[in-house]
Amino acid sequence: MRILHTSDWHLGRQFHHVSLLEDQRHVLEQIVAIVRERCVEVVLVAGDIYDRSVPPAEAVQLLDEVVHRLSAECGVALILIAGNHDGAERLGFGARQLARAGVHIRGPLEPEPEPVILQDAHGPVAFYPLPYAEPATVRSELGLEVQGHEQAMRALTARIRAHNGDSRRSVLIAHCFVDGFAACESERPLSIGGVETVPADCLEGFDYVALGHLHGPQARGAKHLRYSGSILKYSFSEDNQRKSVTLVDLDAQGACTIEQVPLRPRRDLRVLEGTLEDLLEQGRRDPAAQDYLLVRLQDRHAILDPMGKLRTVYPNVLHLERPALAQAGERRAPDRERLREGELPMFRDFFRQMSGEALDEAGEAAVAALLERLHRGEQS
Ligand SMILES: [Mn+2]
Repeated sequence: MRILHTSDWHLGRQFHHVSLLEDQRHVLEQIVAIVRERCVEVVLVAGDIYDRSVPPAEAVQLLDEVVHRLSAECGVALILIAGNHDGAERLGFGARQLARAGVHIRGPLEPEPEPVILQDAHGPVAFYPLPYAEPATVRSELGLEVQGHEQAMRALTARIRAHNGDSRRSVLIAHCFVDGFAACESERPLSIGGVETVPADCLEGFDYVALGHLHGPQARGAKHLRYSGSILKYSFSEDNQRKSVTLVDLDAQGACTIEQVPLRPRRDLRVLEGTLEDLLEQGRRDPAAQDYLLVRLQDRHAILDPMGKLRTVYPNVLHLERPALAQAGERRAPDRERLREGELPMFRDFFRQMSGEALDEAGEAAVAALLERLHRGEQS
């Protein structure tokens, strides 16, 4: 059976106040094309379909459009689970009716494991969708005495293993943070204060485990335990990642062959470093000048409206950092003692904090002259 494993679509996400909806539409169209060209039989989305529990209308429209194209036009089965960003009940609206059309959405946790059974030439494959649930929800909804994510996951997967038995090939779809895998800056923590990870051995007993939550595509050790990663870069900490979807071929015995199919973003997300002058020069010739950028300016002197200047060549600079100014020594709030020392010593101190260097004689003379002029202006 040929499976396409994806996760963390985060439809409706805003990044530095910019809507990524067109970027999301762009990669989702590629996913539809991959499904068609590679003869995929089932598409999995392992949670975080939407970015928020109440998604914007345009995000719902986009999901509706993609579901229609995959289901009605490509004729594939779809299995979607709620992640920690999704509103489980809202996502699950109409799910029982949609299931008849091959669109299997699992919002809230179900009282009993309920697999989606798909057939290939070698017999049935049981897909077990396990939507994200807080340990407290597992306690209250299922009456299981569990504390923390590890115990909750152990209890849930034990029930699924018991339900499936040994004879049938099986795939688990889950949204969790497995020990030893790498996070980046765009995942929302699953627990505040407690342990949010679960050990990999909780997830044993399946031929393939399609994971969501972590945004970098990755596998550790056993290749059947994988994160497909998000469909786009959702933070600048991901600037070196290559986003992809995971094509999984499950053979008659349940062994997996894996291929990562890259996604090409409409605009990449990059980090640029350099002086303003160099970056302006480079930007005029940069074929990817529309990319979303974090710029680290290395200039050590004051610049009037650096963002405005950069945006004349790089229109989508989203964030600007001035490390050369910020890293210089410890910052001290001006206390009363220092305020009494007078303006010139205060400026000398400020200059050293901001630039890491002492104000030289010419600089000192210039500031003194400027201060004098300002005071004269005050008096007249
Ligand atoms: Mn996510």
